[in-house]
Order: sequence, then C-alpha cells, then structure tokens
Amino acid sequence: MTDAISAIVIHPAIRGQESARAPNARLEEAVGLAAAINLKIVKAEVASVAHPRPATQIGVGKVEEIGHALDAISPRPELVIVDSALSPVQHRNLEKAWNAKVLDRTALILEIFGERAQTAEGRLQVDLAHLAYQRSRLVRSWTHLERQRGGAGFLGGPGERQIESDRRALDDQIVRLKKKLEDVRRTRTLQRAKRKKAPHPVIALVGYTNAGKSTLFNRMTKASVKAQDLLFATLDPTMRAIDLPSGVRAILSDTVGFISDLPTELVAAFRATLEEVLEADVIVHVRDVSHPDTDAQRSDVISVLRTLGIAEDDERPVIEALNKVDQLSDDELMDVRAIASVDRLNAEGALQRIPISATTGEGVKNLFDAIEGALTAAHETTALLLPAPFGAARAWLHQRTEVLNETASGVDLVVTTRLSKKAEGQFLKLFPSARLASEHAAALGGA
Ligand SMILES: Nc1nc2c(ncn2[C@@H]2O[C@H](COP(=O)(O)OP(=O)(O)OP(=O)(O)O)[C@@H](O)[C@H]2O)c(=O)[nH]1
Ligand SMILES: [Mg+2]
Repeated sequence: MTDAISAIVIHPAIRGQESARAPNARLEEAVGLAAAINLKIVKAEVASVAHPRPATQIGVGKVEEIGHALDAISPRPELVIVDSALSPVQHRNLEKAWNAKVLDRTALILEIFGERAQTAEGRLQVDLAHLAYQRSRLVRSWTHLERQRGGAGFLGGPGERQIESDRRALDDQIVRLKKKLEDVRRTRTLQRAKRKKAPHPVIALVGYTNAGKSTLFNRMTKASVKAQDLLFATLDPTMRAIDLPSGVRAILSDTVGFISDLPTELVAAFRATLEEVLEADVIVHVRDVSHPDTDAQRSDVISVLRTLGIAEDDERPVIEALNKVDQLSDDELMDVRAIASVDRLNAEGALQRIPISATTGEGVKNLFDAIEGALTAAHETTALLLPAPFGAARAWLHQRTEVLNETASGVDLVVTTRLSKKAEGQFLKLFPSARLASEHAAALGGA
C-alpha cells in the first residue's frame, strides 16, 4: 500500500438543510468515509453556512480560514473533502482558493465505490457513474467559461473545441460501457433464472454501511467474505446457499451498505446490484443499535428501499436484526430487549426485531428461527389436484413453486408443492379446473 494522502474534512452545516443528525455526527461519518479510502485525515471541522454562496457555498471568511489552516499544516494537505454536494463552479472556485484538490460528497463516495467494486458488473456501474459525473462537470464548466468570455472568447475556439471533443470522448466511453454492462446483466439474468428453477427462498441482508451485514453473513454461512471496519467493505451482493435449522435450503445475500444522501447518480447505478433485494422472500434489515444515530440510519435505509421500489406496505416480511448488542450497557440492552419483545407480540407476521451480536453469535439462533418462521408463514405445503390434461398447469407449478411430490389419481395428477397463498390464488385463477386436493377429498367424502 502506498503512503496515505493527507486530507482535511469539512462538513458544511447549511442552515435550513439540517437533518435528523447533529453536524458533528455527520462530520464523524464523513471522516469514516474518507478513512475507507486510506486517506490520512489531519483535520476535520464543521463549517456553519448561514446562506450558501453561489460561488463557493461556504462563506468568504471561512474559505480564507480554511486556506490558512492548510498553510499551517506541514506537509500541506493535498486534498480537501467537502461533505456536501458542490456545484461544478463552487468545486472549481474552492480548488482555486485553497490550491488543493477538492472532493465533494458524491466524488468521495464514487472513489470508495471504485475501490470496493469486485464483480464485473459492480466495476462497470461505478465507471459509468464516474463518467456521468465527470461529464456533468465538463458540460457545465464549459457553459460557464463561455459566459465568462462573453461569447467570442479570449481563448478562442480551440479551448472550446477541446472541451467539445473531451465531451464526445466521454460520450463514446459511456456508450461502450453501457453495452458491456448490458452483456454482464444478461449473464446475471440467466443465473437468476437458473436460481428460480431451483426455487430456494432468498434472504437479503440490507442495512446502513458498517452495520455488520458482512459479519453476520459470515457467521451465517461461515463463508469468507471481506468483513472489515471500513465503510462500504462490500460493494457487490454476495450470495451463498445456507441451510436453515429445519434443513430447508435458502440463499443468503449480502449487499452494499446504504448511506444518507446517497448521490442520485449512484442510486440509479446501483439499482441493478440491489435487484436481488427486490426478489428476496425475506428482508433482514441489519441495524447497529450501538450507534447514536441508529434511528436516523434506519429511516435512511427505509427511504433508499423505497426509491428501489420496496414500499413500506410491502407484504414481504422484514426482520430487523438489532446488531452489536455486545457493545451496549446493561440498561441499553434492557431497552433494546423491551422494544424487541413488544414488537414481537404485535407482529402478525409483520415487523419483527431480534437483538443479536454478529461477532459473539448471541441471538443469531433466534434470528434463524425468525427467518424460518417468516418463510414458512409465507409458504405452505399444499396438495393440488390437476385434472387431465394437466400439462400447462403442471409446468406452471414446476416453474414457480417447489414441487415435492407427484402422484397419479386415475388420469388426473396430484401435485404436492410448497407455495405462498398468493401463488396459490394465482394458480387457481389461471387454472380454474384445478383445485385443492383437500377440498376434493372432502367433496368425495361428503358424497
Ligand atoms: N462489537 C461488535 N462489532 C461488530 C458486530 N458486527 C459487526 N461488527 C463490526 O462492525 C464493523 C463493520 O462490519 P461489517 O460486517 O463489515 O459491516 P457491513 O454492514 O458489511 O458494512 P459495509 O459492507 O461497509 O456496508 C466491523 O469492524 C465488524 O467487526 C457486533 O455484533 N458487535
Ligand atoms: Mg459489508
């Protein structure tokens, strides 16, 4: 590893844009993000911004003060992280004022994603998001320059033409990447289709970055996935087959961590990576309950899930794994346990909360049981009578449900399968001549 680049981190606390979190907690998170890409943070501070300046966002006095602070540090830091979204103009003006490279929040998260992406798809998505970001800067700075020059510019055409050709080069690259991404996605869709054929239920671990998803994933699979005290240690979903206590096989999927103010460019770019979550039968929301902002983090995760199209009234079971209980004081632990048990009483197959520690293993068995419960609540073993000719109905069941057994009943067929109530309803609507074998038997018995 090369020597760490030293950097200072500024969190602009913009009046009117305050979130549920204290500026200091936001700053701390930004420092954590910066550390995730091996930067050496030599100074970190909150800059209050009463009225964002169009030219620099941060006020004149503060910009100067930060410049002096940079000069006072030896060696002078090469990088300033500004933990907010900067316009291209603000970005450039700050770089000029401080004579240092500036990364805003979007650029920082792009850097992190770039370092962590492991699969071909993840890499392509990051590259694409990066190019789109660059292109937006290029276009806007070009318009800006043109305006400054008052049309027929001092620098004349060549500069503009240079930017034009840069932009075209970026466009070409974007088109090429999109094509590659499409190929990779096709392969992925095929793999997913294969998984559907062997219809194991999918369990998706989601949660705020650093909540402990990969640690829990490891504990649950004993597989070796990178688990580190680095934010965004996992970028691509990792999937492993696991056996639930009853012996039922399921697929467990670890995913990239969510974060507040995820740049919109990235939400779009990572939608595909998170597609597995959309298809999950059970969602396990891993939360770091030892974190002071655990409630704000929870809301962030829920709002990202919503942008992905997973609504709160989704009928899919969500289990909250209240992780890191080993770090709680006795009093805090009692509170967490109380919340969890109240919710469990209320839960009619809805939200359940299970206190766990992914590192010590405490409560993980309860979590397994809750997952199993949620899955079996959703899927029931059902015997269906399919009158001849049953080819299409039989094929439908094989494609979408877990067929356990088939027996002939004269010319008809009885298929025993595991399926959800919803699938059962769909099936009986599509194939009106089919019916539940139990009803059929009852009808015969009554005759
Ligand atoms: N004390 C304690 N630490 C934990 C627990 N679970 C995870 N950690 C630590 O929290 C840090 C983050 O864990 P990860 O499993 O990498 O978190 P993650 O949610 O996968 O993070 P991203 O992939 O970055 O989104 C690591 O240092 C873990 O050792 C726990 O139950 N107790
Ligand atoms: Mg992880």
